Amino acid sequence: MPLEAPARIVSELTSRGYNAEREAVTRLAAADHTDATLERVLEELPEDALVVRTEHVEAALSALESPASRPAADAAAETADPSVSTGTPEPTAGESVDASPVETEGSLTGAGRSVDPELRSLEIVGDMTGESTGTGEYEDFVSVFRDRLDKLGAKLRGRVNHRPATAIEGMPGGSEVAMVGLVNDVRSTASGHWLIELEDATGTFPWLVMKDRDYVDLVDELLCDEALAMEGTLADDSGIAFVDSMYFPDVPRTYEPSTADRHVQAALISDVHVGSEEFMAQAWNDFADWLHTEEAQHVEYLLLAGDMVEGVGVYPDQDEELEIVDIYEQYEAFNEYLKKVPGDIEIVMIPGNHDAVRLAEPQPGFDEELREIMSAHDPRIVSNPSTVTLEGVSVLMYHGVSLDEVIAELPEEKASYDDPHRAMYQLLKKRHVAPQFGGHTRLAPEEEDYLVIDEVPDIFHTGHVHKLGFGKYHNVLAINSGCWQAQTDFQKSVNIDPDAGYAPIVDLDTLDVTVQKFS
Ligand code: D5M
Ligand code: ZN
Ligand code: FE
Repeated sequence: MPLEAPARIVSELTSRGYNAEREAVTRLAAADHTDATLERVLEELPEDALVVRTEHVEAALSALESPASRPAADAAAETADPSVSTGTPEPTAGESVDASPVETEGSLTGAGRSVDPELRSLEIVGDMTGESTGTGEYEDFVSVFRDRLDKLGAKLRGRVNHRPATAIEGMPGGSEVAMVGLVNDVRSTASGHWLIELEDATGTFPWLVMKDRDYVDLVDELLCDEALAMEGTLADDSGIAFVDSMYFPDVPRTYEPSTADRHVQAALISDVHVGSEEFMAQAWNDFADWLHTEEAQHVEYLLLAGDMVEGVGVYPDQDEELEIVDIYEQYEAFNEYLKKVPGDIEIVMIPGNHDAVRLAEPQPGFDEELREIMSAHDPRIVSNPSTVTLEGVSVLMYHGVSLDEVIAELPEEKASYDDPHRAMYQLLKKRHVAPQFGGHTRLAPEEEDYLVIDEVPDIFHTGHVHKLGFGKYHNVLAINSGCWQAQTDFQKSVNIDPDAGYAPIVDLDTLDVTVQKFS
């Protein structure tokens, strides 16, 4: 068995959207025909399975040994199916819950805390856990993009006198025309101008941005599949239009965020990565201790934007830096760290790309088994993305995998790892948390596009890039939380210097931010 086999297996599984038990990877690597066995495992894997387990590998191995035993292998694979997400039992979209204090072992309301849970309110909107309808068929891609165009188009159609793509082709040369569509392609022409192909429900139409126009620098902000409106003049042969103006769905400049009626705070964090050798237990414990002090008595909400644990098989060679190799044990350890947080604090969490849910977005909230493991503090577990409204202040929570893409595609001054909040501004401007399909960000086609930012949030909270940054975009507070994981070997190799051990705290009555440092 070649030494690199386990890493190769992990990366193959990752690229197909699965995590794997370490033992399953070892068994696969040791198999006589690793690739054939791997294919068989994936063929036989129950549709909802997210983690390749030892049982799955064993079933495939025995099926390959005796073709007659195939039905038995199917049965074995099915019983090994990890529990799938069925959604939160009661809370539904928009439902309000009365927050009540939770008593957790060893973390009763700290001496410094005196809170009145009666004053709290917490509502969740857009949690798609248990609502997934996608079958992965072509029609689902058609529906999700149609829904995107419907929802974002509605924000653009009032601003231009638009026509369908096919109607524009039939208009006389020289006409003033406008169109609303999704960006299908952006390319430069031989003479240095830009050709942008827009697509609507009827077809596509090419728009030309001349290199000397003012807004040519907007072209480098464009991502495929985002919604745009173009206005311009039709060429003589009506085959192309020259762009005069470009409109993004955007957040109105005059947006007025809501604020809470009393002085109350929320801690916005992410990327805890329990189970990694680099998880900073001391910093976390200091944070938890601080939450028990008088200084932190107004922190009544804790939002966690994904990557609770380090996971298994997320990146190649990741297993070399795992302190806890079993994914369930990682969640058990995470639960212990959550218990250190004062029991009266309301916790809301969404999954990230290291968590044991499907990788494709939207990601449903954790399944029943994981909810059970993480139940000590009774957190609200919702999908990535989801919106949580705390005492009237809406917070759009999204893990942030698309930020890697925005940062990779846009020029440094518009989006960089050093200023992650500026990359978030782009998502607000495009009114979509993951505009580009087919790159880093995997999209799960659903009937509806849950990734559209339909309502403007008061706060936009992401993580993932392990850098702390915040700022306001058209009065919306964008916060990218740092992480609780020190620099990994991979991060060292690509010069990512994470902001680890910081907790940004937001005043919900003013939307002011202070940062507490625990490292
Ligand atoms: O990723 C944290 C950040 O580091 C995010 O910007 C992606 C990047 N990252 C980390 N590990 C890798 C590997 N192995 N390949 C590519 N990019 C990586 P997170 O997923 O939160 O750990
Ligand atoms: Zn992370
Ligand atoms: Fe992440």
